[in-house]
Amino acid sequence: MSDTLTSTMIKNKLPGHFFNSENIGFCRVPGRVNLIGEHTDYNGFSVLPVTIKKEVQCAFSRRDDNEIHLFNEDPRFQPLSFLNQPEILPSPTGSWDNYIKAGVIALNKKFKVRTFPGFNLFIKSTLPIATGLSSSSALVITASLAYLKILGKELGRDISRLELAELMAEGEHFVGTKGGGMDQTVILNGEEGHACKIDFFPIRTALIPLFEDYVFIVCDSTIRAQKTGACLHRYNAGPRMCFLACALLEKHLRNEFDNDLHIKRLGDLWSGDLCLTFNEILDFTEQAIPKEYLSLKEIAYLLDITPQDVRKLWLGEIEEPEKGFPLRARIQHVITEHKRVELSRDALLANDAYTFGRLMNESHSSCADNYEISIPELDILTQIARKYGAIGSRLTGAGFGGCTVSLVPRAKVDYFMENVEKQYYQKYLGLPSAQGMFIAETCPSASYIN
Ligand code: NG1
Repeated sequence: MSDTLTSTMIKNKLPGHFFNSENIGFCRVPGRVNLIGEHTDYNGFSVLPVTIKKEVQCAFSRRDDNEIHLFNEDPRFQPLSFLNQPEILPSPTGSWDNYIKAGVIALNKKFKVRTFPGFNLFIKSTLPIATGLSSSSALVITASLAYLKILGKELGRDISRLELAELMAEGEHFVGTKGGGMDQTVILNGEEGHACKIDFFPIRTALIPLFEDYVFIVCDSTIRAQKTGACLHRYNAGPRMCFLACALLEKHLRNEFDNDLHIKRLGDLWSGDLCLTFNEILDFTEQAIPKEYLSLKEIAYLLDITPQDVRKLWLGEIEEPEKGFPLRARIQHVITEHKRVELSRDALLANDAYTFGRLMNESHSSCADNYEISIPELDILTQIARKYGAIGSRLTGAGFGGCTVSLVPRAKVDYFMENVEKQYYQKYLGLPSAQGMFIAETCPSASYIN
């Protein structure tokens, strides 16, 4: 992709009266596909995503007042504006200005901004939304890159890419989701031709070259997973249940080790003072958390507090499911998924695509059975993918809809695509042709363009 071409393309679309050519800036921010490591990031465990050549592109220019005006080439997102000021309130959940506000608020706080400058922002995107390819974080990062320039700050000098990723991961909670830092980190630190292994708290990244003879193919199930819409509570139930399970583990481990022990997230067991192995964590989980679905009352009893306190401290808006909370299964997914990420990294380094594929398949089963984030369409799509040439296939991203990612030998790409089109899109969904099926070509991390 040529930078010049991109900025020209953006320029051609600009609402002219808002942009004068003197102080205009441009940036591009890619989406990502997560190869393996789902719902591990907010638990402090690893992930293995790649950047993809589908991106948000933007133009920005400073204004003389403190108004922020937003334009989007996509007519589904109407022009919006808000005031940059000490307290910026959220718009209704799902409104697209919230993603921009998230970036602006986080930077205002970080740099103790007192002048609150205004700017115009024009967005153009090739990244599909609500498909698990991180369009939301791409938008937050876009806002942050634009606003950094408006503030006269330099990426790399005033704030590192890792710091910005960490800041924006926290900042994105403003939109209502309690996600981790995978998306922001790979978007800002990924590299063409590489997977980006990320560890958290503190954030660390390692780039690993991808297979040469195999490609990753993304297939859109066409079922939309609106994380700040209908799926918000389902998504947030993941982190909330994991943090609740940590409280049970903490109580158990205090008896075993130390009364002052504090476990904020599961990853603390591995990277913190205790330094437990996967098997030790699994053993302690079995001792501390019954395998059955647990009612709110049972959890309160185990923690020796009232159900009201359990709700207040961990569950927030999450309703008690009829069957109860499957805490053991959730933890089992997270811990085994972390192990799969570690083994996948080894498999990539050893150029062992078959092991990588097997781990992807296991990940899908665990996402479906233990984390319950799959849906029939994603299960069918992965089965069809495996039948027609993929050596591994799994859902990618938060789940409840969105895309799958499949590992396919280069030699079988046409065979795979033709058959997935026929069997899934045409036969199963009744569509005339495939939608949102593409080879996940990687690209450089987010950058400014001329
Ligand atoms: P997507 O797929 O973009 O909805 C979400 C979270 C990630 C991670 C994955 C599940 C955000 C911004 N992203 O990603 O941090 O938890 O789900 O692995 O919340």
